[in-house]
Amino acid sequence: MLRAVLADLHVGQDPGDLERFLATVAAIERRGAGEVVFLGDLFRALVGYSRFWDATVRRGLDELSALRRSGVRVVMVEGNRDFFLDVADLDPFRDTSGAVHSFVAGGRRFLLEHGDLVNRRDRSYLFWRAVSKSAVARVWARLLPRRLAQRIVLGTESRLKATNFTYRRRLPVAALTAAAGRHFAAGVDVVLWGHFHRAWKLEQGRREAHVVPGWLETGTVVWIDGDGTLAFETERGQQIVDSAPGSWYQEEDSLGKAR
Ligand SMILES: [Mn+2]
Repeated sequence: MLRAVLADLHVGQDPGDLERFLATVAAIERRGAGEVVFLGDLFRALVGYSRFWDATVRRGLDELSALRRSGVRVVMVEGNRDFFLDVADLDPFRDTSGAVHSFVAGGRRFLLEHGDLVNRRDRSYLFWRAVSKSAVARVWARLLPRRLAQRIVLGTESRLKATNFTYRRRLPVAALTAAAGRHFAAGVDVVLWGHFHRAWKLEQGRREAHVVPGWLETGTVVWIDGDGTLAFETERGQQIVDSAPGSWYQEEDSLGKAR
């Protein structure tokens, strides 16, 4: 089965990004993917309860249900902008959701997670995450008056900017290397993260770990073939996976915005 993996789309954040997203989804369907994995932060913010969804989220989700009707599995890996993705309101739009997605392709074991827990030293973020994704927050999301609840969701934007500052300066290479080592030791062959928006790669023999560049900035889609091979493609159709370490896309930091 051919799989497509996309990370950090943040749809609804930039003007025109919904149309761009619809075009990407159409291209994935044309290509014959059997499964598409959103590696976290699909929208500017996504709360599982439908009372939080604005027109952009509804339009984007509709496209996912259409994709499912055409036979493509939709997997949502939870990012830091995603909350309560297991709620039944989302059932028409995804086949499964969770903190981790794993599968075997061509005899290689794949593990996909968003990556916001990789940097264990980002204490202020870890605290915010624990609070915002707690059982209590889930009750609030269900019961609070709609307008107040939406204000809180939009408030996550500024809070994320305040808490997610430590990794925005540079990639936490030591933490990424250590996390990859833990997964490799547990028998994982290929690790994919999002969250950091910038490409990064580690190879150990036949094992490899990657940070998938943000779709938001690069339009990157990772294609995973049934034989376990990976191809990273940007929106313009360039292959970037074989670029040398330290190439422009790792060094350049034109991102600027909150991730
Ligand atoms: Mn993220």
